[in-house]
Formats: sequence, structure tokens, C-alpha cells
Amino acid sequence: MSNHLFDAIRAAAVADASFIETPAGRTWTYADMLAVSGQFAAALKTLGVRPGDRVAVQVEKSPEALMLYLACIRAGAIYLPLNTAYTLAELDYFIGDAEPRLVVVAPEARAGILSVAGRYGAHVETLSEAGDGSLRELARNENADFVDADRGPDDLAAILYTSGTTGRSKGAMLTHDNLLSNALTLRDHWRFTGADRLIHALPIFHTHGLFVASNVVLLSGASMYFLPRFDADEALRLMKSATAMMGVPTFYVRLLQNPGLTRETASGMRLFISGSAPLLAETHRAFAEKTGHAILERYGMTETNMNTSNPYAGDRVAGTVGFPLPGVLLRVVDPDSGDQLPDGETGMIEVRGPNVFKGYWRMPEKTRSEFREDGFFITGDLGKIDERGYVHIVGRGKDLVISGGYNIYPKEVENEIDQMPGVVESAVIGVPHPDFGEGVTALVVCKPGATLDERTVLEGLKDRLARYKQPKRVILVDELPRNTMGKVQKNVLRESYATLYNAVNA
Ligand code: MLC
Ligand code: AMP
Repeated sequence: MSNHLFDAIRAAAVADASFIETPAGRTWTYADMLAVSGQFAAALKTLGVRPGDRVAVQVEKSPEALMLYLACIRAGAIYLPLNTAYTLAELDYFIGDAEPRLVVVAPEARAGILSVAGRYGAHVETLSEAGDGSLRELARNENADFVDADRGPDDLAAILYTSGTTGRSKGAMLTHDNLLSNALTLRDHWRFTGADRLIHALPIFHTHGLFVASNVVLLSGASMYFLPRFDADEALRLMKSATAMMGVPTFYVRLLQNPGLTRETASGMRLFISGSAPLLAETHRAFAEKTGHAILERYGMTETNMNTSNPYAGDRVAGTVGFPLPGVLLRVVDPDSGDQLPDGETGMIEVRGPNVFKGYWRMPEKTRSEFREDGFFITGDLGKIDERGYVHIVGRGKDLVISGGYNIYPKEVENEIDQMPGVVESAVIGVPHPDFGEGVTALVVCKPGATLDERTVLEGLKDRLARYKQPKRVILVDELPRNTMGKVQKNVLRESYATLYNAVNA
């Protein structure tokens, strides 16, 4: 029997070495990790979860939540993490689409989810932020010596939903080898060892916090400070005894605003990594000036895991995402013809490698349309390769807003607004925001005589969309600018409202 991903995790585990420390003073060794993930895996089996079954999880971050992820890998189930901000309306879609055998939610969310889960034949268990709940109780009574399910490199380990340009979310299917190969590459590239202690302040329902951060730590036998959420004061306090941090650009913007960030505070750290959204070159420079550390920026996405990284040794160039990682092929092509462009020219970024996902869950046509015949995945990001080989992301071919590292597809928000009584149409854009990088902003055209205002539009979105997708501002306008083809000119709108958030948090 072999389990492609977990065998490697097990091989890297040193039984009495520290694995997790929480701010509440809870500590976990690697032996604890092996035992508790084994108990959770056994509980899944008792509940009837079989290899290939999906397990949907919307719970707060805790060591036990991470154990549930590992338990799914060990039991051969497909882990399906869900952002804790998703509303019941959003969950309905994910559960209907993925048809999980089991749904795990916070105890207080149980009553709400029961009818949704029931409709799709899913069983419900609970897990709280403190690590309690019905699933924990079941696991407590199980044997820790779980025999891992047989899983090969191509078997699915996880499905992560990413929003789509049409507004419909797609489940990206990630295999055991997608996750393992990428985490091993990152471990070596960023030189993680058992001596490292990572400040882990990211959520664990997306690629960054779950796979990049947690898998790299696990595969190097390192330890981590596991924080429920990012807090600049807490991160600064922990830097004195940590070695590395991974974050979205907002983490670095907030650290820079904190007088506690000094050369001395960061002197014990060896590495600061940023990704999930563009890091402004000015943030990179200000951080280097303040601390002496050049933030290492890398580029990835849910479908591909990590594609590029600035070098560990060598120039970490502000405003670039570095070189393709070992084993990853990256090219820049003309978006229409698909022909490869010479270095220096801007086009569509395409990637191929063991990191690239297997396709979208139950969407074979969508999958086909996003791959070239030679197996390259079309990322939707526009970029160029400079004369030194550094990759620059210069824009997006997809209509997407990234706010604080979370993706928001304007279409999804527009669809909700357009359904409101009194609305003729809307356009949702991202404009520069000092804290979140981009601020979701809605321009709304109302019917004559309609009594809509900013507050009523926001009120109408409250139970429909996760909080981070909701516009930070809603502006009523008489009409939307259009080109001769009748298409809304979002670039014109982005220019008109470019300074909207200048005064906020400045
Ligand atoms: C929270 N809010 C956000 C938001 N996060 N709004 C827009 N964008 C966000 N990212 C809302 C809150 O609900 C709150 O609403 C208000 O904004 C202010 O919240 P806050 O207290 O300031 O936010 P905070 O809890 O501190 O969270 C901000 C954050 C967090 C940046 C720390 O969003 C975060 O951890 N982001 C990381 C996302 C991530 O992991 N992305 C990786 C995706 S994987 P109210 O109700 O108060 O008005 C990927 C691939 C790759 O992209 O390459 O890695
Ligand atoms: P997601 O779908 O949440 O995984 O988000 C992936 C997208 O985030 C990518 O397609 C990019 O548009 C963006 N992204 C990730 N890392 C970076 C980065 N370092 N610089 C610019 N954009 C990034």
C-alpha cells in the first residue's frame, strides 16, 4: 500500500519535533500530527467516507482543521475546503456541484447547513475553532494507527473552487502529485529545513495557506506558529523567534504601517515571501529599507500551484515574480494565435508541468478550452519575460479583481446587483486600494424613479455574497461608458475612479 502524498509527509516527520504552536499556547509535535490525523481518518471511514468521496469543509482555522485535511489525504478522500466567508447561498452551489459524502462546518453553522446538505444526500459533522465538535468526538474514540488508503500520483487529493468569468465557480481538481511535486520544489528552492519556524497567518482554505505554507512546513519537518488570522502586532512579536513568513501583499503593507517593524525586530528572520496578488515595487523597496530584507515574490494560482519564484540567492527584483520553478515550463504567447512571443513582448502566460491541475470538476469542455493541444494551461494572466529571464505580470486577460489576496469575479457581483429591483445594469471594477491592493467598486445605473442608494444595494448583497466580494463603494451613475461595439469600457471606469480610495487608511 502506498499513499503518494502522505508517505512523503510521514517520511519527513520527526516524532518528537515541534510541529505547531498556537497563540493560545497549544503545542503539537509531529507524533501528535500522525496520531490525530490517523484518528480523524479513521472517523471518516467510520462515517462511510470511501476513497474518491468528497469531504467539504467550512471551518475556522485550527490545528484540528489541518488534521482533517491530512485525514482526507490518508483516507483517500478528496478534500474540498471552503472560505469561511461564503454565505449559505454560495455553499448551496458548491455542495450541489461537488456532491460530497460529508460536510464539516462550525457547530453554530450546523442548523443552517442541514437542509442544504440533506438535499444533496450529504452527512453533516462539526468542528469548532477550539478544535471541538462532533467530528472531534468521533475521532477521539478511534485508533491512531490508521492504515492509509492506497493513492497514486494521479489520484485526486483536493478540489478547490475558483470563481469563473461567467460567474459560475469551477472546481479545480488537484492530484496527489500536483501538491507533492510543487511543495518539494518550493521546499528546496526556498531552502526550508527542520530548523525553520514559519509564521502562518494565512487562511487554510486556499492554495497559499493550505498547500504552499502547510505542505512546505510538513515536508521539511519544520514548525509553525499557527495564527487564526493575520495581526501585525502578533506577527512582529513572533518574528523574534521565527525564521520565515508567507503572506499576501496586504500583510506587508500593514507591517510597514506598524512602528514596531524595524531592522532589529526582523533580524532573526531569514525569509519573507509574498504572493497571491501583485506586490507593489514601492512596498518591496520600503520593506527592504526598513528591515534589510528583500521580500521574495512568487506567482501561482489555484489551478497550477506555484509557477515562478524570485531566487533565494540572487537578485529578488521588485515588480517581478522571478523565474519559472524547476520542472515548470512557462511561455508568453499571442492570446489569439497562440504563437510564442519573443522575450520582452507582452502576451498571455501559459504553463505546463507536474504542478498543473487535472481539470475542472465535471466540466470537460471548460477544461479543454483552457488548455492548448500541447498541454499548456492558459493562465489568463498577461506578462512578459525580460532580458534576464525574470517574469513580469503586467495585467490580466480575465476580468478579475484581487482584494487582499482573494479573487472576486466582477460578473458574479454584477449578476447579483442586476437582479435587484430598480437596477438597469451595473459594472464592477477593481481600483487601487491602500490596504487591499484593489477595492471592489460597483457602478450602478438605476431605472428612472427608482429609490436605490448605496446602502440598499449593499444590504441586498449581504446574504448573497461573501463579505470580501461585496463592494467597498457603490456609486450610482447615469450610464456606463461603452465602445462602438457596445461593450462596457471598464478601463475608462478604472481611470475615472482611480483615486477613489486614496483617502482611506492612507
Ligand atoms: C476581509 N475583508 C475583506 C478582505 N478580508 N475585504 C476585501 N478583501 C479582503 N481580502 C472585509 C472584512 O470582512 C471586513 O468587513 C473588512 O473587510 C475589514 O476587515 P479586516 O479586519 O481589515 O480584514 P482582516 O480580517 O484583517 O483580513 C484581511 C486579510 C485577509 C488581508 C488579512 O483578507 C487575508 O488573510 N487574506 C489572504 C487571502 C489568501 O490567503 N489568499 C490566497 C488565495 S490562493 P466588515 O464587515 O468589517 O466591513 C492564491 C494562489 C496564490 O491566490 O498564488 O497564492
Ligand atoms: P487564485 O485563482 O485565487 O489562485 O488566484 C490566482 C491569480 O492571482 C493569478 O492568476 C494571478 O492573477 C494572481 N497572482 C498570484 N500571485 C501573483 C503575483 N505574485 N503577482 C501578481 N499576480 C499574482
